Amino acid sequence: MSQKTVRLTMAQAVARFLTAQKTVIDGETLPIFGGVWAIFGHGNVAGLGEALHGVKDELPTYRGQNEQGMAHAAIAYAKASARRRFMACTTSIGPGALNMVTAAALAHVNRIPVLLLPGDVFANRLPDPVLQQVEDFGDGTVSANDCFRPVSRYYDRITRPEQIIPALRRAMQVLTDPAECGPVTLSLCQDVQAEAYDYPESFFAEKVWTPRRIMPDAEEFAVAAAALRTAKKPVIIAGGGVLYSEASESLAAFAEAHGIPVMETQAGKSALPHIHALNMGSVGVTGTSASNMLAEEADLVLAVGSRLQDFTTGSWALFQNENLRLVGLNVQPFDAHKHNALPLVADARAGLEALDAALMGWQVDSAWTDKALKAKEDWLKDADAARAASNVELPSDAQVIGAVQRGRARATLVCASGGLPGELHKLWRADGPGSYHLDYGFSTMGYEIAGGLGVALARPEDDVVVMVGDGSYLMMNSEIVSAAMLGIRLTIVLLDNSGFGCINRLQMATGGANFNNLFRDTKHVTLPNVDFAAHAAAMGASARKVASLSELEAGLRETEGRSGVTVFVIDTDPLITTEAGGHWWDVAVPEVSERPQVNAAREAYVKALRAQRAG
Ligand SMILES: Cc1ncc(C[n+]2csc(CCOP(=O)(O)OP(=O)(O)O)c2C)c(N)n1
Ligand SMILES: [Mg+2]
Repeated sequence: MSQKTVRLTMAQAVARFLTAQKTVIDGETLPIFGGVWAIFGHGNVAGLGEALHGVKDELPTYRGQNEQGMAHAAIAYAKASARRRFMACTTSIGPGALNMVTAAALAHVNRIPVLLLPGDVFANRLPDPVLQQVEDFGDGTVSANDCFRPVSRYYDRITRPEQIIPALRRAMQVLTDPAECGPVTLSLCQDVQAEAYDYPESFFAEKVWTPRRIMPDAEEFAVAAAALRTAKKPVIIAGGGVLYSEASESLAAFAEAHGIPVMETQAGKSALPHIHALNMGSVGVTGTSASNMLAEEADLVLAVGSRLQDFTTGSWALFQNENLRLVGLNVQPFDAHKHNALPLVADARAGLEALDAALMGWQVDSAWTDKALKAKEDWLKDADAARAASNVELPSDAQVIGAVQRGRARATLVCASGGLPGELHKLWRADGPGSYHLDYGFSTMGYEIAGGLGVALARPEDDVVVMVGDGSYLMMNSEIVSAAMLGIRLTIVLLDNSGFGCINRLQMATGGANFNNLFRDTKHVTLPNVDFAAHAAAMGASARKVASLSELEAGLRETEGRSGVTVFVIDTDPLITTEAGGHWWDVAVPEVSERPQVNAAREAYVKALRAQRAG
């Protein structure tokens, strides 16, 4: 058979193929790749670098400052695009590649599509060992990039130019699959990037990808619907899958039609607007008192698009009804079957709409719904109190959250780690779907700012506000430079409590001594007194330290709509968190210790374990 071919290097074929992949959003055909993040070096500058230059008008290349940071931005872009569009990231071999492994794991845990293209060593091995090559004494096929295997949904090493044909096809299949999607890593051997091959023209034909909506299986569906119909005290846990499936309206309709209270995971928060009467807010370890009280009593939990991680299930000690049945509505069978759930493998929207139709006319006893509405009212009083400003010298995280929302009414919030996620989960009042963006699957310190950049790229109309602790800021802040140079509108609120506040509190809660978390409890000669505002300003942000909550609120108001990166720094109290709501979390306490506080914590721990459901 004679195929029309074009002679290209492997790297040129990659670049050309990526530009040909499209999707349709709201009737508009768009490139599915929003761009490529790149830090060039040995192993990608000559090959992929040259190729990306050739397509830069159709597929923009952005320069990151740190490979992990740029991959965070790419992941945030995909998450903020409800996984409908995504980005690629390319690195040099060795340190550049490995800097991206943590980000790969973040995408893996959170099920976010991202195409990682680390450079790899020479396939021909003639110049070995090359700069930045690790040498395995016993296995000639190992390179540093093998570290990506356990944190990639699909991993491949390209050692011949024609291998890229099936590899890219498979990559697209994984990236666009709602059940399987996650990081795809194609390790591109340096010499092979530069090698030419006669590629079939058909490989570069435009291809339009649309999201697959998996319909429920009839039998599975009948069992799940019957379970719901007999439930007296059902609740819905809305996970990230609700947002990825763009199922918010169907969820609201379903909850309203049947009177079922809804609670949200970290990934699912903003599935319903906070003011929706049946939205009980966060659930689990960082849950509202309303959600947790209902979850404790529930005889049926319909988990929609949730991984059911320990923060959601209170380490499986949250649900106390002996007759609990769990229905797992999920595109991924792995999740749908968790904890012996009745599986309902389906797209969230398709599943909810089908259930709605099947249960037409059925409603839970209004006493259950009324109980939920009353519980929410009670919770909101506690939440209002926690968020309210006061004249304390050092405000709490909760008070800063209140000030941020008063200063920026329509903000899209980005966060990932520290004490803030718990407080935000309880207290942030989200409006539209996707206006609350957390990495709390991997809770990666350093995701926040780079993530904010990715969200702002994906949703340029949004008022993106990053909230970040001093610890996370110190771990990774350099994508401020990328945001500033790209003219990205981004606001960062930095809460400085002089250390790892949440881990210090966890340490105390498990009987530990104050040790090595807050700066004051560390081995030091001089206590750090970082001028964060000056630091951020030096990277191109407009930054200032504020002395009070009211100054923060006014500052946020004044700068709304301002272009560029704006940073506010505020000192906060490391010891205060919102006491209302919340649930036990399984953190193993030492069985023997010379510290009486540890022994007491252990005793409480052993007692608490009795509430945990096994399997
Ligand atoms: C990369 C990474 N390293 C370590 C941790 C464990 N960890 C979680 S929160 C935290 C402290 C965060 O400090 P900061 O950002 O100042 O927030 P705070 O706890 O003070 O609210 C640490 C060390 C993590 N989540 N991610
Ligand atoms: Mg801190």
